[in-house]
Amino acid sequence: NKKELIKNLKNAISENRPDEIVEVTEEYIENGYDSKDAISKGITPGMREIGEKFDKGDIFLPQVMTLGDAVSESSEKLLSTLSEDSEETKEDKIVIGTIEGDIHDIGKGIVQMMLKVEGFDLVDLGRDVPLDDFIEAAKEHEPDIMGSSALMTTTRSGMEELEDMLEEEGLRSEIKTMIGGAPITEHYAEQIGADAYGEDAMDAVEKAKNLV
Ligand code: HCB
Repeated sequence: NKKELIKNLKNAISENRPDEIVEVTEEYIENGYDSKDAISKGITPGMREIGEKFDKGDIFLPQVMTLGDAVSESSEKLLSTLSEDSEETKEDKIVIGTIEGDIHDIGKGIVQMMLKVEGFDLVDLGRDVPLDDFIEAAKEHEPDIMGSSALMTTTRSGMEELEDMLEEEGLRSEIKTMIGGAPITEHYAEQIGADAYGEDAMDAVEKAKNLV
């Protein structure tokens, strides 16, 4: 049943069984269960446990890479079932990307897909995005919100720089900013003057809705 499949998905992630992640995801989708629940109750806590194991040195980089690919594939499959259902009009635009120097994009991928599902018009700049490209995209797409993601303490400072660059270009008053990623906190968002902090994908959707 649904609960069991979600538990299997979470365990396949936290116990590092990449093939099983995709298999369980496919079975879940075939049963027609709600993809959002698989993401919030399966993928998110599973990845949290992997993060803890990685921090402790119980799992290593090459394993996390293979696992990361499987999780990305799984979340894309889950979220593609949702986007097909979405009939909302897409008026509010969001440009999102992972800050320069940072290649972590699993979380950003989930966030951007969820925002899309919730009816936002999304421009995903990808990962390791030069700050100048965020500015170019702000000019080209004139988004309501600019979202950025950083998973490392070394790259999150790019978010502060981006705030300054938007200000210097005279764009900051037109665009709201939202930031997120493992080293980001509400306090950090306040400190650099970002408009919102998204703790996870669901929270990011809520915050984005409040910003527009
Ligand atoms: Co990576 N890595 N890693 N890593 N990695 C972290 C992030 C560390 C914390 C692990 C550690 O050492 N404790 C660490 C950073 C330490 C620091 O802060 N300085 C680290 C390091 C050091 C590195 C390398 C430098 C390792 C090396 O090469 N020696 C290297 C980075 C290279 C680079 O970027 N230039 C590296 C590489 C990798 C991969 C490739 C193996 C893989 C990434 C695969 C990929 O993304 N395609 C990876 C992974 C998977 C992790 C951990 C284990 C998990 C990250 C993850 O995907 N979490 C992570 C450990 C951890 O986070 N504690 C570790 C799951 C997602 C769903 O959560 O937080 O990303 P999330 O996103 C959430 C949430 O934050 C929010 O919503 C999402 C969904 O719920 N959110 C937003 C995210 N972005 C948002 C934006 C918004 O606007 C709003 C909300």
